[in-house]
Amino acid sequence: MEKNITIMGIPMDLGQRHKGVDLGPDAIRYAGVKERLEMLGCKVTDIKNIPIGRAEQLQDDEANLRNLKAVAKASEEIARQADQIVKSRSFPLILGGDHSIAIGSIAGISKHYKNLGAIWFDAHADMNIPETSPSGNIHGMPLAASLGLGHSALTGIYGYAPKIKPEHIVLIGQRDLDEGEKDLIRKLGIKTYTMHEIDRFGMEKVMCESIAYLKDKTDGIHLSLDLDALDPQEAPGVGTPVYGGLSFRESRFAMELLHEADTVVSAEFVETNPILDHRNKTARKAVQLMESLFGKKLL
Ligand code: 5AB
Ligand code: MN
Ligand code: MN
Ligand code: MN
Repeated sequence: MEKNITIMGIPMDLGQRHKGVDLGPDAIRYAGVKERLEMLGCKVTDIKNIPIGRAEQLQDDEANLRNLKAVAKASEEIARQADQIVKSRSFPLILGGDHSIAIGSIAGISKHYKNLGAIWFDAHADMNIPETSPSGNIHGMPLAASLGLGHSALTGIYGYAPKIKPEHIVLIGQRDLDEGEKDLIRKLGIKTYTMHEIDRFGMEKVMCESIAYLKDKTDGIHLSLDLDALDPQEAPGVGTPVYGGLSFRESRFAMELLHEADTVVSAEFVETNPILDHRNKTARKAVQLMESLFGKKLL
């Protein structure tokens, strides 16, 4: 069956401190996302970038929450747009932008599901709250906010909370967790495959278990893929690189298994920063991962 995909770019950089992540959506477009997905037989519409204000004009720090008001305002708009895409029965393919965009995307998408699942590929857990965050950067908080934890300006986006339940989340690829995040992961019992488990069991087992874990209790899976899940040697264009990450092969294989499982209903690829990249290779890898997610076969 032909898949309808709607690409939405979010040039968001307010959730962290590096310039250039706002150029991520266009870097991914230059890497040919629309054309390549069309070659797979998908019907692709690009609704272009959602306007996000400029950090210099918007700065409004609150207690360990950088640019809180501006991020909250943008999140409402992201939620509204994501909601519209799901309503139109198209698959939301969201291009970041820093990972704070997930607060809005999940808010808009989760409205349509009783039990939305999420698979979160990331070097980090993005489960900080202002009290535990070492940086005040909201891109380290979107999963906590979606769980209903943290500042009400973030947890209450789109008028409801929480957006997602702890038992419907799987974390994959972690290797840089803050102490508060570790405590929260343990307390909430969130299924987590750090790099240790990936090395020990291999990506096949990790993905099969993750998919089986979410299968019966969720009615759709949101894929949130932070390009820093990949090793920075292969994907250097990210603001918070951490060595010892996923190889491109492992990540592509994970996408192929997700395609086979046919349970992903929305996806975001975030944190691509072309200013920090070499020859757009991070964006090009992001596009290749999307191709695998939408069914590209090697033979
Ligand atoms: B990303 C850190 N945990 O909260 C923090 O890239 C890093 O979206 C967050 O995963 C990284 O500042 C956020 C130290
Ligand atoms: Mn990360
Ligand atoms: Mn992240
Ligand atoms: Mn990052």
